[in-house]
Amino acid sequence: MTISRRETLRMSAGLSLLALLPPIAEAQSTKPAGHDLRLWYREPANEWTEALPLGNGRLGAMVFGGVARDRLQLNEDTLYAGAPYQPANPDGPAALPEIRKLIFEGKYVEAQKRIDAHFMGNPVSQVSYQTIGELTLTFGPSSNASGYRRELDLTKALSTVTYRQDGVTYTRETFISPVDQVLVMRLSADTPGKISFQLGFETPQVATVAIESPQEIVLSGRNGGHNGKDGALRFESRVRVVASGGQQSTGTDELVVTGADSAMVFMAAATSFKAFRDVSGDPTAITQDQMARAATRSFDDLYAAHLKAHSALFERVSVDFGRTEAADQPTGQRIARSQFQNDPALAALYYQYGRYLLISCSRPGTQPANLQGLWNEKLNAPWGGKYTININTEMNYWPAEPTALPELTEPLVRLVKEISVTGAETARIMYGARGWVAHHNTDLWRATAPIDAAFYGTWPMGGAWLCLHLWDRYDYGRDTAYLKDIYPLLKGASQFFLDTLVKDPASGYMVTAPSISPENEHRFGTSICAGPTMDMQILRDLFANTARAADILKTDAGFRAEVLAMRDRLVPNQIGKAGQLQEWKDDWDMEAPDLHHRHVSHLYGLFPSHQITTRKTPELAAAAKKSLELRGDMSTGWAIGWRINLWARLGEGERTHSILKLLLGPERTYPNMFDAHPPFQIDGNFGGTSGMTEMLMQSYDDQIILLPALPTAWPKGHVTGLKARGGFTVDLHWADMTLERVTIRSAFGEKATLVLGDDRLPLALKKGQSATFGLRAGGLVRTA
Ligand code: FUC
Repeated sequence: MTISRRETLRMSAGLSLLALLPPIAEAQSTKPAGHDLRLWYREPANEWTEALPLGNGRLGAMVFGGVARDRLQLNEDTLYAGAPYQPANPDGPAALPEIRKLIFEGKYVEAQKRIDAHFMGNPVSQVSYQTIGELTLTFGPSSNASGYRRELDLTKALSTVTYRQDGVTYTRETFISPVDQVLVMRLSADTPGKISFQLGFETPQVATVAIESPQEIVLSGRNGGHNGKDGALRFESRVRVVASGGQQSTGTDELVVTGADSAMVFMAAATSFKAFRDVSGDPTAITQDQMARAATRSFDDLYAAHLKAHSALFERVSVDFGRTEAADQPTGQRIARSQFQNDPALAALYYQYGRYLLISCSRPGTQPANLQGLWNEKLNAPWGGKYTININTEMNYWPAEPTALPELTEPLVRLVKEISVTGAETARIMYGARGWVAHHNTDLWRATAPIDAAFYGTWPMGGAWLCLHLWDRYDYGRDTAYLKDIYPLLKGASQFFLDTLVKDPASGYMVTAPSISPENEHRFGTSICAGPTMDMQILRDLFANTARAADILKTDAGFRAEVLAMRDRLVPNQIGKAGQLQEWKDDWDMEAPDLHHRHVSHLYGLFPSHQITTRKTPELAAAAKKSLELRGDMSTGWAIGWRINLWARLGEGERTHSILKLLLGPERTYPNMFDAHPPFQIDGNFGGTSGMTEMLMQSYDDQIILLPALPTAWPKGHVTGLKARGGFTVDLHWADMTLERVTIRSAFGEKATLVLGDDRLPLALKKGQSATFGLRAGGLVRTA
């Protein structure tokens, strides 16, 4: 611990005079743009969920900002437990006929027992994402510190800590460069000779610390084991301290700086992971190389490169929902006081924080954003900190396309390529099928078999859902070379289902069996079933997108016809006796034991898909609304996040805003604005950013729908730089709850219709053209 709770209280008591005055920079409520895009606090972090996250996609740090002792909890995105493995269960093909027979006889619990005994992965668990440990900087007593402030500036991806002590102002600035692949911290003071500290490591890993010189210290270790076997990864964190003035020496397991004018700390980290079946990397060589390149350069030089790379992504979208004095308070207080209703700038901050987090935890070449993005302090993270693909990983990437961060999906696309390799083995070994399959989770080693227990893991749709993201990348970017590259993945996913869908004896429809409607127990005491609504909806998208891709690429005419024919044989969406959209093939919803279940799987058709829309399928949209009413609004963080997107699709601004309020309140948002499942899980952050986008602009069915769910709490505002399907950029300004103007830029000259309420205006923009539209006599007209 950097500083005890009591110590902090003492500190804030010491600060009480200062606390009476508004902080100098925050006094007014009209601020230059960008100023509000900071998380800031008047005391150091005690809890991990108060610390502030930095990341370059691969390296992550949580900065606590202590005065007596600072902690930076460190992550590297390939540091998972375990070793390459293939858990596919060879008993599968022999067990399947009996499992299916039991399901079609209505013996669901018996089917579940069979699955648990013969159809689960071996081992039945996947591996956990792990922390490196912590970098600790020990300074001295904090008792007489004053004027403390720590902040994270989202526009700069920079953490700053400042305070005064004995008449000296101290500053620590930290960033993690996506360009130079190191963490950089600068410690400075306004008086020469005042920088003194000891720097060391603490870690729960099996690891050793080596002091290589008075300037360099290295933590090296092995990752944790899995299923009784040792881990296969080596990792290393290498830190160099370069002081200017003063002395540098060594203590036991630590570097010592005494009386310096300023100091720079560089941290590099790597593991021996190269690919999901190659652990031959050399973390020593990698970190030595990174250090040699970075540690000779100046802070300003490194920071300039970092800022340029960050701004190139972050600055693409700006958003403003209005500002009140509530925005002048420290971030933790704004959340704790639940004054969301009167603090529209908090929603804008949360919006941009979601984009900041995605930029910080998913970049080309890195691992995709996991359940905690990149940031995890444990050896055994909640749910292993892995990739849960029955909602959570998908939600992480919902904001990527509409908020103009398409290159950040590269790690996800690569993950799908990799699970199509392991998943082809799983398809063959467990189902005797062609193509590839992934169940409800995967990890660093790209395991794809059913895990945890039949109740949770018997879901062959994880890979198929991820294929929607592959298609969406094309739909927004319209890059045929990319489509050609990913087409085999769509085709392989479709092939698996052509081989494994079975005819439901009762209805004659083709169904998945065994499957589940994710994690929801139905009236027969288990989740195990055949052909739940979500599976059918995902397959309708998969088959349609595969066929469209084949069409665009002028290939596979026979296969295209085959998937389209199979698409017509799936169970349709059905409306049940309560007027709800049925979650299952049979009308079981009202007898399910948990009517308020967090998953709303059957509403996939409304969002993220657009099979159900208020315009195209009004009855089904009304049934989806009924289902949402029955489920209720309060739930886990991500489940609230999903509900925000769904209500926005229904065009219900007030309801959407009231649910957003639940997400941003203290029960579901930690002081550092991380989403609380609880515990911390990052999907809710991304679901929130996506949901707010859906409130302002939606794009599907060749329409760009403006302000579909604008709440009265945001009567005036703007959002610029959003992306719509078909290569459009949308800059939107509104006032008095109505459109003021919208500028649309077309990258490819595709056709689309601009929609505002009932008003529809066909767009005819050529490639590279832009136009501005406004309202005249209540109707949309081109104004420039
Ligand atoms: C799914 C959800 C849980 C949790 C886990 C990581 O299983 O049902 O709520 O988010 O993923």
